Amino acid sequence: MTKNRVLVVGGTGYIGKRLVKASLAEGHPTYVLQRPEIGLDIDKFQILLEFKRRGARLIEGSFSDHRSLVEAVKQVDVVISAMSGVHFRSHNLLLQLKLVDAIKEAGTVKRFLPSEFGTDPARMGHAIEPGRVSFDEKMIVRKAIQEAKIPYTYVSGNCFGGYFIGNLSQMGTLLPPKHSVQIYGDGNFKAIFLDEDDVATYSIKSIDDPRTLNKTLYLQPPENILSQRELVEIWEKLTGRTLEKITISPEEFLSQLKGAEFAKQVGLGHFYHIFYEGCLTNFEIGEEGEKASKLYPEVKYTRVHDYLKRYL
Ligand code: NDP
Ligand code: GO6
Repeated sequence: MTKNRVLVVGGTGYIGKRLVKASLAEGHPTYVLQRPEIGLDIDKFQILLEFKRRGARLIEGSFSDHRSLVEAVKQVDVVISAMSGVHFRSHNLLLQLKLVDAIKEAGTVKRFLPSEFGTDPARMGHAIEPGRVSFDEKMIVRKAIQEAKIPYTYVSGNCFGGYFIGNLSQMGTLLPPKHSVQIYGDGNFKAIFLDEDDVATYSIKSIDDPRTLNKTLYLQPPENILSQRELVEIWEKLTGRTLEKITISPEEFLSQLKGAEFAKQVGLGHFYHIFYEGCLTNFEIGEEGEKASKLYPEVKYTRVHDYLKRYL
């Protein structure tokens, strides 16, 4: 069986890097977009060189050159976008729409995974401002994809460990707290925690799977569906130390919105829906979706306990 050719756009980014590695590991001919705009960004350039060394092919292309994007996507069967998230308003939306345009014009792409990888935006119609912008934008991209009749898979990757596990879901830090931990409300709503490499592995598994064609793939590894209190408890057992718990009411939590910078406000909204509302787990998956751990039970996903060992 000839393996599908995969192009990763945003391949030097946080999740993009993992997608490139996972694609290479699965034996797909793997292509990475090389943007001239990276200029003298030596770190990005070295990452690209390293991918090339491991067998990836670099394709030059720029978002300010439509033809170059069309030519790039024509070379592959599958396009995965891992473009940056919410940190620069609506910029990402324009770029993603340009990519959709190029894929539409090429007309040869068999599967497109847009840059989602988080909370399912289709379930966030009620989300608070300004965090909802990120969901609204992802829905606009979906609409463009579906109108262009591009075959797709949307990946709901839930909470990436780097932002949600290591810090016990404390905002503004990537490290575990040493003395006290803020508990969001009663701390009992279930969230879902993922190792970033597992997000990539499940995503790559889905690209040539007819069961995920035009569906949302929900990453819900059963042992990583945990409340914030359970997350904290795993860390306390690992360290043998008990943290002081400080309960934060929803009002208190949301009061931080005032005067905060944009990215922080967006983050606050996201955390609010996850930890005060349970938005990642308060629904049943219907016809529109599939559960990754059911489709790919062979994936040995990283448990939260093992992920946390890195922080000891
Ligand atoms: P990054 O911030 O790491 O950026 C990814 C890539 O976006 C960059 O490497 C770059 O591509 C590209 N990019 C950035 N700016 C520009 C620009 N001006 N023009 C063209 N390309 C640009 O993204 P993340 O990996 O953090 O986010 C990817 C997705 O994952 C987003 O949809 C985000 O919402 C989601 N996410 C989910 C999380 C979760 O916990 N569920 C956590 C973090 C992100 P290049 O490699 O070509 O330089
Ligand atoms: C991660 C973050 C962490 C923000 C998603 C502010 C999209 C999603 C779970 O980019 O805003 O401290 O779903 O102070 O659909 C950011 C965003 C997390 C990182 C959320 C994300 C999650 C994006 C912070 C902070 C650790």
